[in-house]
Amino acid sequence: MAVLVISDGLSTPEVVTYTGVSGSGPYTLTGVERGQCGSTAHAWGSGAEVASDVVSTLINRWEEHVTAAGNPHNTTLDDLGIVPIPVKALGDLADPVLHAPLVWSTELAVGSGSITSQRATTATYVDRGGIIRTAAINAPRFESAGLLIEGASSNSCLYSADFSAAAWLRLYNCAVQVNTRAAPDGTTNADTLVFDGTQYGQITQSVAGYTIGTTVTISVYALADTQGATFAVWCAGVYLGDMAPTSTWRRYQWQSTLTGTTASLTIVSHVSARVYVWGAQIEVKHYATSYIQTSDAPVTRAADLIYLSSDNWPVDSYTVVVDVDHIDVGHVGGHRIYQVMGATNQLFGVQAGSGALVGWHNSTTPVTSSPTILQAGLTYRAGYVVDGYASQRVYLDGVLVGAQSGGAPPSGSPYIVYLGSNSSTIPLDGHLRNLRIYDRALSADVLRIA
Ligand SMILES: [Ca+2]
Repeated sequence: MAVLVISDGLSTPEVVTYTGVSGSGPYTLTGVERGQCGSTAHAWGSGAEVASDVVSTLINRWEEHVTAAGNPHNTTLDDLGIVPIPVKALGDLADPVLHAPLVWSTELAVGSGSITSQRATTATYVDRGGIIRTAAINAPRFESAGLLIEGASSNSCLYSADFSAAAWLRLYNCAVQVNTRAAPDGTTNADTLVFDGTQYGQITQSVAGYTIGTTVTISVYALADTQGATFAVWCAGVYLGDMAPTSTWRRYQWQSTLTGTTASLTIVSHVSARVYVWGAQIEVKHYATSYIQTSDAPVTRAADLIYLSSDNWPVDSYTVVVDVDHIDVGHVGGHRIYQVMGATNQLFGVQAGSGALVGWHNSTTPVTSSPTILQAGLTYRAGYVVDGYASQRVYLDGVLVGAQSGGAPPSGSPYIVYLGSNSSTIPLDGHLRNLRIYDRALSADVLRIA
């Protein structure tokens, strides 16, 4: 008996036994038994190699080696003349033309040029210690999930961290104790709401001037003082849900499609209970964006504008792989992951939205993944392959989810590569991390592990 070990460096090797051989190449094997010694028979492709061709009675020891508990003879692969083939450097994944880790920095690990961050206002973010910080104008914001990229939003809730202000109307038996506790931003700026339970105590702030049918998101940070207490939250007379604060700060949020022109945040308790609150926000979004502190007037956070210098962008085939999450994908409209805009304004890019991942290339039909596969708050690895401007493929976590033929190369140079927006509109409202650009169309096998 003799044994072959077949490997392509990817799959688990297969052990094949045979009893005879004839011919002078190609050879004919007789008495072939596939998938021996605990291995599995594969449909080997053209890249598979014979890793070892052992003509020896050592096969008996080999069988003991792989089947006996504890390898009683201490048989090694070397003993058997079998040298494992190392896993090959698949597809040269190590040589992107650009690699931006986007881990607490816009610095490029690989590539020339730079990433530019612009934003006309300050903005907040959660730092690596979980504290809400304020980033300066134009400063990129990094959170544990990567580079935070948001569109503009306005907080119309006044005195967002001072519930004793006149903008907050207190009814019945709700009192406010000012600045009693460290808030999520590290300042002693959280207030205590004290309900004595003799009536339906409530505190409310109403904001007028909306168009009927507008969807707003109402959010507030809360921390339990009275453990186990539950507070009802209303918006303009509509019950939104209950808030049951815990022993750690948490941001609670609700969406409301307005049936009138007023939105409100109303916190109610009909029993004796206390709760710490901070950071109230009312914004025209389908989800809560980063906290915007206000005093006597609404405050607007400007959109992030993040872009790559164009010298990193391949001019023919290319592949973009990036980790992405987004606050919400369920509503109509897209969240741009990246977009290339050529001198003649031709468009290439990938977006997430309405539950799907969409890639498009010039005016061709978009490559759309199956809908309802994307969920808010989860991180996905989005891959987009443009193969000679003749076809495009979209990958989600290494799985091909859409393909499309056709298209034409962009004209005009240079291009601007916007990250997380379309030149400050169609915001990602989420994070990007581990961005890589390759100057060729990576194969499906390579994308699987990219
Ligand atoms: Ca306060």
